Amino acid sequence: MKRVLITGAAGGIGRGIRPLLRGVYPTLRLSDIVELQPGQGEEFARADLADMAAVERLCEGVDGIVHLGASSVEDAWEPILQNNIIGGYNLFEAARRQGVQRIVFATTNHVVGFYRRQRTIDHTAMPRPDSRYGVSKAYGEALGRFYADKYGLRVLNIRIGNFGDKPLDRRRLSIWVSPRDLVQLIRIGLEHPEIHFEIVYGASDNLRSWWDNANAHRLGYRPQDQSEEFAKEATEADTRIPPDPIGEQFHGGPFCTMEFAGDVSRIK
Ligand code: 15L
Repeated sequence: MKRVLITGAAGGIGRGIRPLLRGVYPTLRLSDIVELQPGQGEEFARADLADMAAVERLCEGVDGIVHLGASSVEDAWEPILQNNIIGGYNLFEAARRQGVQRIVFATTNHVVGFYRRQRTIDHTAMPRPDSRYGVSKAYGEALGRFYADKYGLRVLNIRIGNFGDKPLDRRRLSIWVSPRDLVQLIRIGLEHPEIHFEIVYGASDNLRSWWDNANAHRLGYRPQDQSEEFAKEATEADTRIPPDPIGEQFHGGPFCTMEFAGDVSRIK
C-alpha cells in the first residue's frame, strides 16, 4: 500500500487514527467536505462524496481506502441519502474504476442495534438496523459484498462500536474501541493477504461485550485495551443520563429509542 485514501478524515475517527497511521504507509491522502491541514506524509483533497467525478479523482493512484466519510449518526433521510447511499455507491464504484485494491468500510453497531443485550452475536448475525443511519450502513456492507464478489475488491467491514480514548457510559463499556485497537483492525483490512469480504466488530477486549469477535481474532486481531479499566467512571456517568427503558434493552441504546413507536415485546 503506497497511497491510502482516508475519506471523512476531518471527523472524530479520522483525527484519532491519522497520527497512528502516519509513517505506516508512504502517503495518506486525506479527504473531507471541510478543509483540513495535511501534515508530513499527508496530502489533502477536498471532495463531496455525492459528486462522482470528484470521488473518481480522489481514487486516482490510490491502493487502499479507509472509508469513514458519511453521516455518522441518525439524521433526516436527505443527508443520509446524499452522504451514505449515493456517496457510498460513488466511493465503491470510483474505486473499481480506478483499480483500487482494498476498501476498509467503517460500518457501525447500529446495523445490528435491535438485538437484545442478553444476546451475543457474531459477524454472521442478520442486520437489525435501529435507525436510517443503520440502514444506510447495512446498504454499505451489501455494496462491499457486491464489489468483492463481482469485481474482486478486497473489503473489510468494521462494525465500529464507540471510538474514543475511553468509554463514556455503561453502554459504551460493552462497545468501546480504543484508537490503537481500531488502527490494528484497519491495518488488517489493508494488509491481510486473505481478505475477500469480511465483517468484524470494531471493539476492544471488553469484558461486557455483546459481540463474539472470533472473525477478527481469526484474522490476527489482538486487542490491547479493555473497557473494564474505566468501569467505575463510565458507570457513574450513567447517573447523569436520564433513564431510557427502551434503549437499555438493546445493543443500539438511544438510537433504538429515537422515534420508537413499535412493540418492544415483539422484538425477540
Ligand atoms: C456510531 O455509529 C456513531 O458514529 C458514534 O458517534 C456513536 O454514536 C456510536 O455509534 C455509539 O453507538 O455510541
